[in-house]
Amino acid sequence: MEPTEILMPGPMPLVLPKLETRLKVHKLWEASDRTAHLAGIASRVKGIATGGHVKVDASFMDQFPNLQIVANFGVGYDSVDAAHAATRGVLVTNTPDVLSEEVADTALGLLLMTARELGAAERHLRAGKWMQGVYPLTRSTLRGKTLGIVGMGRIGKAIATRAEAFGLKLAYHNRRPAAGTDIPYFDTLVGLARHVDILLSVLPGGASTHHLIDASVLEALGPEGILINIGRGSVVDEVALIAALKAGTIFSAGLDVFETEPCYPQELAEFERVVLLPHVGSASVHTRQLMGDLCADNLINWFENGAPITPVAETPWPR
Ligand code: 8YV
Repeated sequence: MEPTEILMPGPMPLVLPKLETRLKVHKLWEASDRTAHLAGIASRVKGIATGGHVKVDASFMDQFPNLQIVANFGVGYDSVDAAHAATRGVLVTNTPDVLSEEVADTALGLLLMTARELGAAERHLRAGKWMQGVYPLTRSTLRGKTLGIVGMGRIGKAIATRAEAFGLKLAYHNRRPAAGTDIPYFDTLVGLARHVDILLSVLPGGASTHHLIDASVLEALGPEGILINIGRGSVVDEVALIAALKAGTIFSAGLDVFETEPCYPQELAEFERVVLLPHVGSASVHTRQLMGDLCADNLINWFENGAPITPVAETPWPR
């Protein structure tokens, strides 16, 4: 029997070896003429493995009349039009759970770096400035502070567990109250921002969360407030954030994600105490390999056993 054929638009070294043991993988990035290559294989492609290299939107998906499944590497799948996939009966899968603890660790690291200016303090040492004077006392601290988590899903809960151990008071905002937590709930983002000292967003991307953290939320957070973003860059209005940092509307920010990665606004890098990370939330060999295996296993399980492992909410299984 001929092996099932799938498309991989960009290189996915943590997914490819496992897939190639069971499926025929078309590596689009190796094709000299991508349009011609796609036209030649379009009717045979039954699955797509994607790591966000291309937007798997309606027009991309519709090139493949026999497409059955799109497997996304990552818990966030804003580069895949899952609503369109649902209308075509195409499954979409992501990689939840296996990265929650790693991303929560990174969130706490970013929070500590930002509140205690650890990046700037390290730069002070490396620049040989310690001899000339100690690094100034930090204006911020986590002591006695309240952390507001925006998005109380699996990662939000893992962050809450850690933050509790750090002695932080907690509150959260979500579309609706989350099950299995007695942390105080705020039904508006502005209400939460007004109540807390630090706002930490874990929200996914997409139209429904676009620029939710805007000038009004930053104003509610206040002049000693800190914004942390570990979810998706598109959730924060970066122009409003830069204006708020300039005006002292908020105190500081720690960001792992940006609107147009890998680009980021140069103006943000000019604020010495702001911490900027290159989207490393889940980026350890350990966790990325778990994500890679889950991405591959979703495809293999679908084609060999007729069931995906972790379908997204828009394309539940069984249907
Ligand atoms: C990865 C992520 O950086 O899972 C996600 O949604 O943002 C990260 O874990 C990303 O998926 C890498 O492509």
